Amino acid sequence: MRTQVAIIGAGPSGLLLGALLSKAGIDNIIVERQSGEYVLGRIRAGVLEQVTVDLLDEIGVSQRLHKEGLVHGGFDLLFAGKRHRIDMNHLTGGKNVVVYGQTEVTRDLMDDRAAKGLTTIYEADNVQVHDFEGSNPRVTYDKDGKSHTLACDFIAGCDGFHGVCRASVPKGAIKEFEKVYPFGWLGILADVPPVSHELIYANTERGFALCSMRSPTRSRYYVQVPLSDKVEEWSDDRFWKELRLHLDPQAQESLVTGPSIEKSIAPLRSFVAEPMRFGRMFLAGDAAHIVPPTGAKGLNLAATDVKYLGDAIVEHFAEKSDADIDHYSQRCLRRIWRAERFSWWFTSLMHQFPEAGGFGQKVQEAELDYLIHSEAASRALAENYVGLPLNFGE
Ligand code: RFL
Ligand code: PHB
Repeated sequence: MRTQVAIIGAGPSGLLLGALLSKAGIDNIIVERQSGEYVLGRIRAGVLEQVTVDLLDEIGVSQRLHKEGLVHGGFDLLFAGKRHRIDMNHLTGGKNVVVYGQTEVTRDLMDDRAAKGLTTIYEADNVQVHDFEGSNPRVTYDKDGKSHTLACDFIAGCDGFHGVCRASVPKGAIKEFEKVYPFGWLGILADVPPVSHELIYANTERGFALCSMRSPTRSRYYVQVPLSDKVEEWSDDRFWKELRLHLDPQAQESLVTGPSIEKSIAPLRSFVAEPMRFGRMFLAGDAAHIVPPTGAKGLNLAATDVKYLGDAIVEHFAEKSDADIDHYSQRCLRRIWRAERFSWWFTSLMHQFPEAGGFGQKVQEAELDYLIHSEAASRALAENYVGLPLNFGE
């Protein structure tokens, strides 16, 4: 089998890249380890930046997003028992974010791919990438008891943090930067109306909490937990009691609880691999970088990597120029490090660090107090949260 671009991974990065390339007439095949249902069952991101919405518009898969997505012009910061609104829309001259789940983005992209008859190979075992430093890269995998080889011009490593592509790069050719946080997020999804119509990011002496949503009838909530906690130790009842203790009196009153339809613990990590190109193989999305979810940047960074990569590959085939391919890593990494910095800063500001003690809590509250009373500081937060423009500082 042969294709122009072999894409490893059918998460948002792989599906977005496939759609962008197909639109430009570039043949691609996606090879995914899991089943489609498994991929759709992972509950992850909820907040889309304008650049991500623009990309979905460009590839023509945003009809449902515009119908069902919730446009948010602000969010609340909750600390010292009170809520304060960050008016992103006003502070950024009219910019918003859209609340629309990663699951829905993935579903829309999968449906579009199926409708166009494009190939995705699900449940591929033992996926391996070969000869990407030469001019004839290959992907091999097993499916239904048979071995297969996929020859290609390029390999796109869209296979997430635990994927095979980054792991196949010789150790001396890649540099990794990592920070692991001493806590995780326990998340719960429930068919109950959200406690507030916008997101609430809460810092209390008990730790961080986030009130988010998927629709007017479906809520997504998180609380900070020690890494040693197991999800089995958290009954729904225990979760709702804990969440309530993080909220202000008004939110406590309007909180509606109900049975969870998903519950999981996610560890928090900052990670960047440099570079993101190895001959004819590229890394994109979580395969190359991870941010803690506090800044809602992971999916959005994946979307911008893919936009840069898709355009670079199109340029290669259409204009016979490799200028953008050569520039890919550098262009992505500049944007990635800005998002890494923001996500690390917002995480540090909003969570309880075991070693920080009462002093740490007071310093966080002082910074939050400054943040809400200084328009310059609020604007810096808002500007980063809505996302920097695609060509910021270029
Ligand atoms: P994914 O989604 O991990 O997809 C990678 C795909 O590759 C497959 N795969 C392989 N396939 C073939 N062969 C192999 N050897 C393979 N190894 C892996 C996997 O099965 C999978 O299908 O990476 P991608 O596409 O780069 O997308 C990244 C996003 O999923 C991620 O950045 C976001 O979910 C992060 N994130 C958030 N991002 C936001 O922009 N806004 C948010 O509000 C937000 N909230 C979150 C988040 C992530 C969270 N968790 C669980 C880490 C909230 C949470 C709790
Ligand atoms: C979510 O809705 O899952 C969500 C929202 C905002 C974040 C992280 C996750 O910062």
